[in-house]
Amino acid sequence: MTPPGSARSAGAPSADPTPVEGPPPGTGAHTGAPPLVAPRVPTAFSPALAGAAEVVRLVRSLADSQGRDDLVEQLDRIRAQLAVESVPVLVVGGAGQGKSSVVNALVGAGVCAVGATDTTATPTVVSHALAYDGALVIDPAAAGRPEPLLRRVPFTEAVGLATQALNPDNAWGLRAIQLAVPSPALARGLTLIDTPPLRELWEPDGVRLLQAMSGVAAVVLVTSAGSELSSGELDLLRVASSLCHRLYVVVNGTNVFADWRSVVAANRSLLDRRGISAKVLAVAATPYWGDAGGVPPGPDAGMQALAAELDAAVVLDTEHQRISTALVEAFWAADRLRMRLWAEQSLITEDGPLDETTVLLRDAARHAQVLCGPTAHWHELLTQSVQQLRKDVEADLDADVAGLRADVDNVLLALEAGHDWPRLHLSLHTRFADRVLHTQRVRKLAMRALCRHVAEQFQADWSEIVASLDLASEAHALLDPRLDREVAALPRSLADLPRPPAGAASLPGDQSGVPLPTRARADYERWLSATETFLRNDTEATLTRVGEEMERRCQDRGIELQRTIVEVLTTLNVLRHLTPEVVLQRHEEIESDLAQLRTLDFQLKVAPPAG
Ligand SMILES: Nc1nc2c(ncn2[C@@H]2O[C@H](COP(=O)(O)OP(=O)(O)O)[C@@H](O)[C@H]2O)c(=O)[nH]1
Ligand SMILES: [Mg+2]
Repeated sequence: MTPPGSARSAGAPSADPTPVEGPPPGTGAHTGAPPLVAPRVPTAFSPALAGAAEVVRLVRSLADSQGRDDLVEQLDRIRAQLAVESVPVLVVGGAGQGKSSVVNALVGAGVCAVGATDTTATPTVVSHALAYDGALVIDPAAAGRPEPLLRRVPFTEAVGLATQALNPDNAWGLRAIQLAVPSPALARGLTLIDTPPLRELWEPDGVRLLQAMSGVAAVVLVTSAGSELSSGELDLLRVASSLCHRLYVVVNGTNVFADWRSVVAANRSLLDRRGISAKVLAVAATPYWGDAGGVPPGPDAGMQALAAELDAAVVLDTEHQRISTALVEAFWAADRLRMRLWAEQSLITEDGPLDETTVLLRDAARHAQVLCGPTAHWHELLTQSVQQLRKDVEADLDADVAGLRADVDNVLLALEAGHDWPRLHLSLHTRFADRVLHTQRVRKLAMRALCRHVAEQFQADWSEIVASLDLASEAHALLDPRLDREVAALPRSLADLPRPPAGAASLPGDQSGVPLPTRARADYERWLSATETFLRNDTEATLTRVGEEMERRCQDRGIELQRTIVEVLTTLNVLRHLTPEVVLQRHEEIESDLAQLRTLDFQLKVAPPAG
């Protein structure tokens, strides 16, 4: 979902502009109005991303001073990828457990309606902005369009429509409400998604929620400290854990329920027994902000721990993955600059035999050229390995589909024996999700191994060329061209997985007279075949993508190597014609550039570790 702030330019006029310093709209006493004065919040900013961007900027300025427009362009692209991005966290749970209260306490303002009469009617996406603002995402059906419609509305109106009172059973047909909220808690991209109470997982809203889970950075289940996790909550967590790898259980109400510690302990052991990996935190999500605002996450130690957890384990962790990728690229660009400088320096200082060096470099350039082509050893290995893996994976897929079929048959047998339909349906849903995830995981491991294998071969081919150039012996990227990282991409989002047939949701209420197991069989057959098609297409697409990506990576590295060698050759030709004074001056310039690159080394070392 697009955060409201990014859907328009910063200064766009609003129907009801709410300036930062002005009074924000009240949302009723029960919800707690947003503070009168918005807290002083910087524009979206992350220290970790900014630190990495600074390192990239330094390499860029060196590339610029050497007239390397190609590297400048590449580094600009890398820097653009280090902008603050939305990190969505989905807050789910049953009615009245305190989901909206937790969201409010995290941002330090009453932006989500809270209370028995003001239950949340529509998913509410709360993200960072400099001023309070709102937008509605209108369902395609309600909007009479093929695509959901985004309409900007004043903050108050958006807040009102999030409630059951003003938008009973979501009569407005809203997919989501977007709230832009100035809060320091959100400035690094954290986006909190408050949701309506969940009744049944197999209802359309439940299915939609499950789909959302596979695309978010974390799922937070809010549950009351008054009692331990219900079987419904455990079912939800079970499915959530297969869709999202960061899962939190927030036990709310430590201020009301004296016995909360034993509830927390009981919840932990329930999760253990079900094999669900989720961190349990206990909070009191009470309002602590006044009319003039409050500083999140407020005085409650539990809320502080939750905010710190989201900050470090979710936002920072997400950032580190991006930083690591960007720094690897920046490192490579720095090495290309460095290699040329070293080459130049050694050529200037040592009165070596230029002709001999020229012959050596020409040979290396030719070998580097071969390294980029289809006759290179690594390339042949890649082609063979992809072919082999395709065969293996197809055989595995047949087994996976047979497993899914057995799951369906078991459920149908139980259904004929008169077992409870909704439970069976949910268990089938879970089995499907588990099997698809398992298949994707196994496949990912196989692709990783393939990439590692090819990278090793590439490295061997590469080292032969680089070893002949003692000029290059100190360059980092030249010794380790880092090919296998990020190539074995994550499996595609489970959001693409075929949903259970729509008819299944209304199975028990069907008036057609056809017995339930018969109707269910037809529906589940369709689901099974859609899932099989998905798995086959997804496997083929992933395999093709990984193969192409690996080929591109190796070729790009080969081209970089070849270019760098040609650059050094050109330099050599220029040097032949220089006067001693010019050579000396050039030597001093190079010394200073190399010194700057050494500070860069230092910065790369102190920068956050690779994820
Ligand atoms: N005393 C107390 N009440 C709370 C706390 N958290 C939530 N509530 C109350 O519980 C009710 C439901 O909260 P709400 O956030 O709307 O729950 P939701 O339906 O899960 O979004 C409201 O009346 C809140 O005021 C808490 O930590 N302490
Ligand atoms: Mg709510």
